[in-house]
Formats: sequence, C-alpha cells, structure tokens
Amino acid sequence: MTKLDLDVAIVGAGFAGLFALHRVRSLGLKVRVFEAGHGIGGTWYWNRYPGARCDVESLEYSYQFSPELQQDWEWTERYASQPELLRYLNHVTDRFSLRPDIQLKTPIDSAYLDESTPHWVLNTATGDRITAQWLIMATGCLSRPYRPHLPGLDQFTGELYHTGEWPHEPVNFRGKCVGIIGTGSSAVQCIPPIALQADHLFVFQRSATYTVPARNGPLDPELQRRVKAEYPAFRARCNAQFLAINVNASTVSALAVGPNERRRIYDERWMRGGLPFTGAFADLRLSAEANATAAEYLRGKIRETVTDREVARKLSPHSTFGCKRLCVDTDYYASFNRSNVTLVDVYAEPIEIITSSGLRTTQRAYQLDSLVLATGFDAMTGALLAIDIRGRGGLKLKDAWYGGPRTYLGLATTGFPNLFLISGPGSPSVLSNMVATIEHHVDWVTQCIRYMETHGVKELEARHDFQEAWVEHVNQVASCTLFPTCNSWYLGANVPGKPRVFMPYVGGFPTYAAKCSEVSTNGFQGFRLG
Ligand code: N01
Repeated sequence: MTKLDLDVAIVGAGFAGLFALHRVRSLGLKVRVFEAGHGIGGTWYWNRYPGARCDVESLEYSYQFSPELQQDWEWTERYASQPELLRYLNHVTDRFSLRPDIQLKTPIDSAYLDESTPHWVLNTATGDRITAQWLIMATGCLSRPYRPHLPGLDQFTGELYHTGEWPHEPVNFRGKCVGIIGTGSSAVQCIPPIALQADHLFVFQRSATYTVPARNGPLDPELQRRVKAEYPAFRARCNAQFLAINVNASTVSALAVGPNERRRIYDERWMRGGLPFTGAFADLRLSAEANATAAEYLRGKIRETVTDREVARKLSPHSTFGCKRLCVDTDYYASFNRSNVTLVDVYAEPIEIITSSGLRTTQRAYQLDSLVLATGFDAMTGALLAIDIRGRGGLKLKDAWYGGPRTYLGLATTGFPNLFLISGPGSPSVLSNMVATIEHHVDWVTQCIRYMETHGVKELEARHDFQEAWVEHVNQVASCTLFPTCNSWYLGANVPGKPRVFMPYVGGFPTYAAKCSEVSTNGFQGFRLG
C-alpha cells in the first residue's frame, strides 16, 4: 500500500478536475488528481458514441481563464465533436503541465474524515491511502451511467453498449441489426450515424423527446476571428445571461404577440438552431400556456419532416417543452424516414424481457445483434454517492442525503468540512454552460482555500441553518417554474427509488454568482470557520 500526504486531493480529471489542479497548484500547495479512467477528459473521455458532440457552441464551451489558450486554440466546428473536445482537454493538460499530478486508473472507493487531525483519508480501489486537508469532488454531474433493471439483460449474447461507457475501439454496426433503448440527448445524437451504418435499427422509445436542429457545420473563420478580437467582452456578455450561454433570451411573453409574429420568432430560432430556441420567449419555463405554443410549433416540425404520419404521431411529445433537457440534433427526425429504421413505442408495447438473441415486448420479439442502452445517468448525486464518503461522527453522505442532496450553494454540505463540490446539486450546473460555471466554482474554492491559509483557518464547514435556507430557496425557485412537472433526471425521476428533488438551481447564473461573491466577501458567511 502506498501512502501519500497531500494538501489537496481532487477526484476526477474532466473540465473541473483539470482546472482545479491548475488553480490549486498556483497556491503552492501539494495537490494530486485521482481519476478512474485510463485517460483524462471525464465526460468527453467516456461518452464517445457515434455522433457525440457538445450542445453548447465551441466558442463558449471552452475555458476562459487563459487569454493565450483562448486565442491559440482553433475550433473547427460550430459545436465541437467528442474527439475535438478530448484533443482540446489533452492540449490543456500538456500546455499547463498538469499530467505529472494526475493519477489515472485510480478509482476512489472511500473518503473518511479523520476529525483528530482534521484530514480526509482516501482509499483507492488500487489499495493506496491518501491524506489531504482539503477534498475537491470534481466527479461530474452526468458521469454515473444508469442501466435499467431489464429482466434478462445479462442473458443477451450479442454486443451490449451503454452510450456513457462507449468502447475505445471502433464499433462497426455494418450488416448488423441494432436496437437502441432511450431517446434522450445521447440517443438523439447517435441514432442518425448508427442508422447510416446498420442493416436495421430499432429505436425503443418510451417517451417522445423535443429536439431542435443543431445546424452544425464548419466554424466560420470570420466569426472566430471576430469573437477572438473581443473575447473577454464576449465572455462577459455570455456570463451575464441566465444560463451563462448566449441564448439571446427574449423578455417578451409568448402570449403577448399574435400567432404570425410568434411563428416568425420560432422560425428564426429554429433556423438558428440549438439551445437558443429556449430563449424565444421569456415565459416558456414559467407559463403552461406559453409553453404549449413552443410544444405545438415543434410538433408541427415533426409532422413536416417525418413522412409516415403514424411515426410522426409517435415521435410527437405531449409533455412540457424544456422540462426535460432539450435535445439538439443533426438529422434525428429525418432518420425515421429511412427504410432501415423502425420506431417501437415501448410505452404502448412495454419491453418484457431481454433474451439471448434480442428483446421481447408485449407484442413481438426483435432479433438483435447489438443493443445500445442510451438510458442516461444517475445524475448529479450518483458519482458522489458511489464513493463511501463519511464526515463528522462517521456520518455517511448517503445518509445525510437520504431524502435528496442538501448543500449550501452547491459547494459544500454540513457535516463534511473542507470538502468542496464542483457544480454540485444546488448550483446552476447542468442548466448552465458547464465550463463557465465550473471555472466560477473552482475560482471560488481556490479563493476559499487561500483565505483559510492566510487566516490560519483549519476547518470550514457549511452551517446547517444556512444550508437549509439555501435548499429551501432552491426548491422555492424551482417550484415557480414548470421544471418540477415532469419525470426528468433533474428531479432524479429517471432512477427508481431516487428521492424526487429538483437538483439544479434555476435562479440563473448571474444571481447565483453574485450570491457566492457576497458570501466570500463577508468572510465566508454561512460557513463555520475553525
Ligand atoms: O439520458 P436521458 P441521455 N425502458 O436520461 C430512456 C447530457 N447529454 O444520456 O424519458 C425504456 O436524457 C428514457 O425514457 P424516459 C444532457 O444534459 C448532453 O440521453 O425515462 N426506456 C430516455 O429516453 C442530457 O439531458 C449531450 O421515458 C428507458 C433515455 O432512456 C443528459 O446528458 C449528449 C428506460 C434516457 O435519456 C442525459 O442524456 C448526451 C427503460 N427502462 C447527453 N430507462 C450533448 O448534446 C430509461 N429509458 C452535449
């Protein structure tokens, strides 16, 4: 067993862990990153299914901490593909000499607080023991794949894949009969390329999904030049927006304009493509009536694209628009016009069992060579609770969060001093440009550690009363929106038995950042310092 004494241990080498390493090292502290994967990249290391790419534009979904990096890196597409993002993260890792302080293939099994020192004691799956004064959990929001308990799944003798743990060797679907379960963002991205390859593709859909075209393509060099000429101002404009994404949010109600004008605005957003569609009107997330206009517009687009009326009907969602994460696609609906693609509505015809050679629904058997689970993630809490984390008095994080996650600002949780969460539940995280909000969190945490160092503070812990007030605020803000009205992973509703709590903060990034800044300016108000 190797023993290692650190000042700071960081778990995870994705966007968050890499930047945390860079920042914390600048404090002159002894720090190391522990990563389960065999390479760096987090989300972009694991999610390498065909068609995987970001749904936030490249010029925004990238680090802003280094003006030189920002100028030097040339994005090739409007939305970066997974391979390009992984190349970018490897470039950042080498450019800032991060690699020597990253330990790959090292899953963390447990993290216990030793109150006598006080230090965190981490045990790795490879038998190492690490002690650190501070523990930064950069474990990602969508990093623990969710596999539904489908009877017979272990009997399937064909190729079985999960989009969130895609093999690193090329997968060839040519000549194969492929089944895919799920129609969320991952499925929406990989269905078109798989359809181009497979002999036949069966899409097993339980809930129809809303998706808008990405309108991806080569990044206009002139646009890239213009943005780079004023990058800090561009970033500031993005960060001032609700999601820290340039969605150009309208301040007008969808009900304040006539049907023709409304259609014109939706058409404009549809042609622009991507998540800015959500900013077409100010009240799409607040008013069911306003929301219904967007939903009907998108159903109209499905009817226009999909030639078979029955297939179009099945593909048409009737849930609240944007209540589950809006998908961004390339040729998703058009794929269903192909003769080698069949949509199976497993709401009407539920999956009974996975057999050795395919899948049986209540109506018929499907022979499959390959089965793809695009069934999502145990989001936001899954990766944290997979580690046996025990804080004050041996309190398990699992028990502390029995009824759902409880945090102060999504950054810390009572009973677990000196443990920081990056983009934790209770912060804007998955509702924002993740890279921008990760940088914000890491900077806040670095500032906090610096403060502790300079003020001789050994322990910092979220106060219970402040945490409870924050949780109450997060819930209250969410309850004013339409978000809690559907079974989304934001609510934990996709994982059976998971507490149903709306996890991200919907108050908007600017409001949130101002609150964090107020807390740090006031001597880390709401934290007990010891
Ligand atoms: O997962 P999901 P995802 N039987 O949870 C279905 C981000 N992301 O990996 O809706 C049948 O959205 C489930 O059906 P239902 C993005 O934030 C981003 O696609 O529960 N079906 C659903 O259709 C996204 O939101 C990008 O009825 C079952 C699907 O599986 C998040 O990751 C790309 C089932 C799961 O959809 C998660 O997306 C990819 C069962 N037993 C992901 N269990 C970008 O574009 C589940 N399903 C950046």
